[in-house]
Amino acid sequence: MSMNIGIVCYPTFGGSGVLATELGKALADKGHGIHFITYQQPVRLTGFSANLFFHEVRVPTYPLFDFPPYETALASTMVDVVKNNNVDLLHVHYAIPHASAAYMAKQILKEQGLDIPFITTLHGTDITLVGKDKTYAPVVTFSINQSDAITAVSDNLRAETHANFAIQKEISVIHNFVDTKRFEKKPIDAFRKVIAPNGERIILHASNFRKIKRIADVIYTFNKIQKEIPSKLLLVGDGPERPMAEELCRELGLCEDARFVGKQQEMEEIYAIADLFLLPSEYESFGLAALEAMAAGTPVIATNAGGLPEIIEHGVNGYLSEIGDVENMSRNAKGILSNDLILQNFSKEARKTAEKFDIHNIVPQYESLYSKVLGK
Ligand code: GMT
Repeated sequence: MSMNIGIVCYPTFGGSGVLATELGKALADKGHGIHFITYQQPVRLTGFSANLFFHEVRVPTYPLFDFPPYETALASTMVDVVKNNNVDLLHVHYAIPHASAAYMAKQILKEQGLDIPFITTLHGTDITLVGKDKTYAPVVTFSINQSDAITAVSDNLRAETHANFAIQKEISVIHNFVDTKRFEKKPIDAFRKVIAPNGERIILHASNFRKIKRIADVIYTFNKIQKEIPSKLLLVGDGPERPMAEELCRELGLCEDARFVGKQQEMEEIYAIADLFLLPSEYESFGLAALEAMAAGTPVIATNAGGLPEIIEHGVNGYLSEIGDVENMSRNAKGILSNDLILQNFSKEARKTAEKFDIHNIVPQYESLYSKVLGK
């Protein structure tokens, strides 16, 4: 039975926004009416579907405001969208400030005779970094507990949430997913040649270049790899750590071999030419970028932090190292890259793992939860 669902997310390149957008698109393909509510068109919300709607949250400014009240504008927009589009439920991604805004919207709608449940999906830093800060924690705890259902994107994040907050409700784990069909691309030779003109191996990192991603470890690891294996490093994305990373490449004399390409839309084409993906994060609740890489048959060298061990099987589809152990990460990378046959086996296994997290296996879990919450 089709439902009308309001999805609230960050519209940027962050994993939570990407996941929420892909979920909305998949649900729209299945006939549900999807209403995105956020301050900007989500970056992955491209193409046209008769079932997809985008409602922009406008935050009027006023000279009195040093901080325009986004949460108030968001809650008011939610009320408006629910009332005018027969929305059955709200699904908010990333607790801050989406869960508390949804709680407010729900109370307003209740006063007007509408009982609209909201589901909160926890994505990572909303719990492990930002959310547990004393300045946010009471509101985060309250609004998570007021949610009609709570999901976390990994077993690890579920455990972290219980460890950091007094949560009285069940948290269901619904892992990140990937459309494996979309990432099953043949590498474009001309593109590969631009990056690696002499057939060098291509090593990829993609993130929002925040401290938590440990970009310096990407570069130190690559530096060790390229001393033994002819290779090129492709860095996709942008963020606060990029100037430091560019400076480090200059210091290490890697300017010819490391290429920063900024934010990119066509990630399928990029994953397709990569031989190896590096993700040495301090923490990842799940690691959606790693899963997308694996869907393209790219093995992953990562840390054993957070939920990464839930997708990366050490020595099978990639390797896991302690945080900061660039020596170990480069040794493992060289092991995979040194031999075509080994690389092919890791690549096959990576793809096999990604298939377990295929969109067709995971999206129905959200649909079942929606039906449960709506009592259908
Ligand atoms: O990784 C980021 O910094 C972005 C962040 C977000 O919330 O936008 O991503 C988080 O959510 C993704 C989707 O659920 C997860 O795959 C990422 O692992 C998670 N990031 C962290 O936990 C650091």
